[in-house]
Amino acid sequence: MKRNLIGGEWIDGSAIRQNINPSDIDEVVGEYTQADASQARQAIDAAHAAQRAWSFSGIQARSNALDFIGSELLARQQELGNLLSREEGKTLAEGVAEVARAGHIFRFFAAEALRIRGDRLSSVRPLVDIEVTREPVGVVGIITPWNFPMAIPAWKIAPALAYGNSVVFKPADLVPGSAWALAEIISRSGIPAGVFSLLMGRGSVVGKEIVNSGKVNALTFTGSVDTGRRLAEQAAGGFKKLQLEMGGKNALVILDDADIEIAVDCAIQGAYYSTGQRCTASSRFIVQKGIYPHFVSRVAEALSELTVGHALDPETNIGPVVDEEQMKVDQEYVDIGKAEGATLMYGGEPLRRHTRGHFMSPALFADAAPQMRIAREEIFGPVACAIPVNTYEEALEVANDSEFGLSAGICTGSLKHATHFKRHMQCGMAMVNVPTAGVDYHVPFGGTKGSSYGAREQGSYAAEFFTTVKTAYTRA
Ligand code: UN1
Repeated sequence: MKRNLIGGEWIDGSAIRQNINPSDIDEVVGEYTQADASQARQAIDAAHAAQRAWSFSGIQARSNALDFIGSELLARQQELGNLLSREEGKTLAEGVAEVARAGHIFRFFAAEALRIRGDRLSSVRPLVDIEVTREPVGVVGIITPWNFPMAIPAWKIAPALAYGNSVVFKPADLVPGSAWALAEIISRSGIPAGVFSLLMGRGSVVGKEIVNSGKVNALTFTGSVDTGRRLAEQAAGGFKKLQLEMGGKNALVILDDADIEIAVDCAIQGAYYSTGQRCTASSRFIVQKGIYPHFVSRVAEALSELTVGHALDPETNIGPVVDEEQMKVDQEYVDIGKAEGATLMYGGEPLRRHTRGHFMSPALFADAAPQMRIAREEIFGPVACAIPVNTYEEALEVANDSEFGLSAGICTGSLKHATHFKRHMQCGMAMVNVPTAGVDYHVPFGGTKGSSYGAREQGSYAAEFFTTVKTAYTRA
């Protein structure tokens, strides 16, 4: 049984949770302890006690620790990618790539720790100088989702540590394996006891302590809109700094002048890879009428060529849905789409394979209308719909008619439309002839409207959330 890391010690919790493989529900990937409320408080106290010394430990020590973690992740990407795929269900290639991405993120922030910048200005008062410097926020609570068990923890933990914060990390219940493996590496990186704690356990127990604690200064969360809203309400009372990454209903616009190969590739990769379980997934194809019939039939054809199966099978292109509950949601949306009058062009069926897993064929609806629920609500599964439109202007209007604004894409050969789209699409990430999902690790990540709240994640922009600014005046 794997334990929690609290104040530098590996500690048993009050319950055990089995980690089940969604490709084969008869396989238990491992057993993981569950922290109780008093252990969560213990981790927060330890983080609080250790933070100041850590923030004055010097940038070389912090950089070295992050470099150690990143290098080990890269060296063990096959092994840890295998574990990730077994617990989450994305294909082995995707699992390995995700661990490598996490490794690169730690190495990126190992370098960022060395170049924490400030400003020096003259005061409006003669002989007074002003320095603007960045300081750590303090104790950061990190709550992460199941769909990127390594990469999302990495892009929150690495900058938190790089800028001198201490961390209390609560991973998603469904994926403790990757979180534990990451914590184990961090525990050997030279970071002092208490600076980083792992708290596997229930949101209603551990999450609640983190959100309500007066000793946690900032909270970063990726997950559902409902949970994000609840966390925001609770955290605001304690004046915590907040960063929330939530849902998406990302549009991929395809214009008549698009390269059809690129458009189909963006659609398949963006909507269906990682089993569609990405907040950046394209789930609305908004397609101009001239190319619409060809696009829809080509996507359906490409879907029929994909292999759905066990995540570790090298033939597999699409792994299982993460669990039974998500499978129910995906199936419900397939029924909703049919009932709303969209045409199911391909898939949407539960599939049997030689292991008992949550397999379903990727679903494509055609002739969807912008008001349909399948065109408005986040599904978080391998289900996408195509909406026909007459013009670019109509496509943009439909694309912007959403409560979300995370990622959005356009496939076109027109510089004029691509440029207009980048300016007028209400989103945090705009993609031209590239998929809406699968972003780089060294540039800002986040959205507008209901998708995100607070400062951007990743790249050098992560400093906005993980530091606070001090303005110092000196008369010489
Ligand atoms: C990606 O598309 O590369 O939860 C990353 C998610 C996002 C991460 C997507 N926060 O799906």
